[in-house]
Amino acid sequence: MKFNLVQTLVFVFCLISVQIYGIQDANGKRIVSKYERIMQMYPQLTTGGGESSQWRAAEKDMRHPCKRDCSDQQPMTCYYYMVVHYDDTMAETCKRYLQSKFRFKLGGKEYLDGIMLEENLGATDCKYADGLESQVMVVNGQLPGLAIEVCLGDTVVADVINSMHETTTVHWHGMHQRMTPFMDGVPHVTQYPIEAGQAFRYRFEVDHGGTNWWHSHTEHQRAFGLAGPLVVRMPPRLNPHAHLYDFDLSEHVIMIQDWVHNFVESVAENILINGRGRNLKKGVTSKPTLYAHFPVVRGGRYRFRVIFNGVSNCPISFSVDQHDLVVIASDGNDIEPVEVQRIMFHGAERFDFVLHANQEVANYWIRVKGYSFCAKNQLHQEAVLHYRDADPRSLDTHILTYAYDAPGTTLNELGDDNSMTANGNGRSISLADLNAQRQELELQPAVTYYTSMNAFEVRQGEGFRFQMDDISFSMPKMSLLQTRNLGVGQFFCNRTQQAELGFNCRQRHCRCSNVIQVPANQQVEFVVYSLSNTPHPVHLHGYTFRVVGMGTLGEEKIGQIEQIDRRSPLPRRRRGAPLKDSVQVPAFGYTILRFFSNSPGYWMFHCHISPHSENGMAAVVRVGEDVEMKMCPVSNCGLCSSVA
Ligand SMILES: [Cu+2]
Repeated sequence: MKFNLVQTLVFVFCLISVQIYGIQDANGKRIVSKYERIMQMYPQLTTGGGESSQWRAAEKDMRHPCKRDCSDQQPMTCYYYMVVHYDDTMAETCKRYLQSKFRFKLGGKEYLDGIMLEENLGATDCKYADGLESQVMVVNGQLPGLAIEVCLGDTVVADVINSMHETTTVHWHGMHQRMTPFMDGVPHVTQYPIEAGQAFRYRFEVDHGGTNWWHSHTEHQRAFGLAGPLVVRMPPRLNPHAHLYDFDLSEHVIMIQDWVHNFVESVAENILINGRGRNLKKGVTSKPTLYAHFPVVRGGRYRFRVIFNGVSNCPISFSVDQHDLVVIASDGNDIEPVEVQRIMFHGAERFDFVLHANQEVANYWIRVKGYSFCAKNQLHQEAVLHYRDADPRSLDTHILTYAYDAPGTTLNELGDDNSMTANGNGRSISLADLNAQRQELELQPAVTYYTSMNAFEVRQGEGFRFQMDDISFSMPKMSLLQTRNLGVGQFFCNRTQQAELGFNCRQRHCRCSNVIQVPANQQVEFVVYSLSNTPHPVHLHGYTFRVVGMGTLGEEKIGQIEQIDRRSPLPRRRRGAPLKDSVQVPAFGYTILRFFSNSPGYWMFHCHISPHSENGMAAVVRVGEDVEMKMCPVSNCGLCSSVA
């Protein structure tokens, strides 16, 4: 008894000293994390009176008042302080993760107990990743970045402080920015880049619900950690699927990304699920494995929200052992529920599904498997669906192999004949066959554009340049939206203009700022087709589009798609086509998109595979005339008044 009391006292003392002194090194010196040092340089200042006194910011315990039940219909202004900085995974402050009380051995390998860690640690800026040390770029010390959770109609105010020595911007993927096209976060298109050491205040109304996300739109930064969820919940009257589930919790938001170490972006080396996973590198003295855990209680029906921050050419499949996935939404748009066992994700796509925890109390594997470039290294990653009262240490790890495919029906199969992912007898549901929850009759388009995605080999063996419309996009020096009244149109190019100059862009490498002109307030159709042997996930900013058609024509015919379609039109949905903002264009195939162009502005249209878009597979869709576009503030000096 006496001994126990002493033990307890020592334990309490240790806890208190950890609270007060933080983590110490061998000499008893307190270890200050990079993030703590950064926060000393850029402390969040409390705002004084005026309008900002109404803003709701995160509390000391990191809880944010904007994360709430959305039934009250009271919009809030939600403030976020986002310091962008360099940091490291597995830094000194991660040492507590490695304490022996969290460790357990299984089949000769060491693991960390994810459930026990969550309960013990709470908020920390330790980034475990795959247990290997690596340099990263993050916001506020976290990987993945902070989850912004708001209600439809709220206003987000986000101060982005750039403490790196390179530029950055933040794109709010899924937001339409209808009232604020200058808040879309595309450098040199909707704003100037945020310079090193400078800040930018994003401020926009949350005008599109569902599972969305934010990420850097500068070079490959989102590959290194600059991304996070942006979950927009709906009031019950706008949520047709509310009766299908009992819980819609933050802990069931899943963010997946392919992963590289130390800013080498060429080939993915791993896949992370909520910033965690098993190390795959051979011959490295590995730290214990830490899997992401997703807790459920038997009998409950849970809404899961999965976001795929796919960076390289690495589409993935997603499944949960012995559980069906009732898919109810994609890219924040409700669909008629469809029950599948496996979902394929292409870069930037989101799918929401309901999982009924109706199996025996146990742990089940959540499996993610990489294709295309990730197939070469057989990349796969797992996480744990943990039923309450199951022993978190009982994990059957020897059933984890790359070869495994979930039996049953697959949604959104990879449009690629060479690496068919179909599991033999499994059924497959194409994305274009999903039904939008709200059925609408398709209007006939006023204009149709045929836009190609291709890889151009300038000289044999010198690698590929990527293109849309046979043009490699190059960033203009001035920002298009800000300078639109200054006669910047003379610097634009497009396919027709290049042809008029006598350039044949199929033979010669064309590189310029490709701007596709689209009239405002019209039904617009894009037939986007891939001239290459790989599918490309295409993303249009500023809009949600309907996917009215998708198919393959093959290498021979795909080049004549315009003539083929004009002669005898390719099949198109007349009703109920699903709504998306990111969708795959199959290899030697096409995807047909329609949207009503009611938001004038300069909107990026690009492949979401980062090495493709950064090397030219992009264009700007210019909707309407300059005078029709919303006024931009002359400068973004919103910060000055609150900081001074
Ligand atoms: Cu691509």
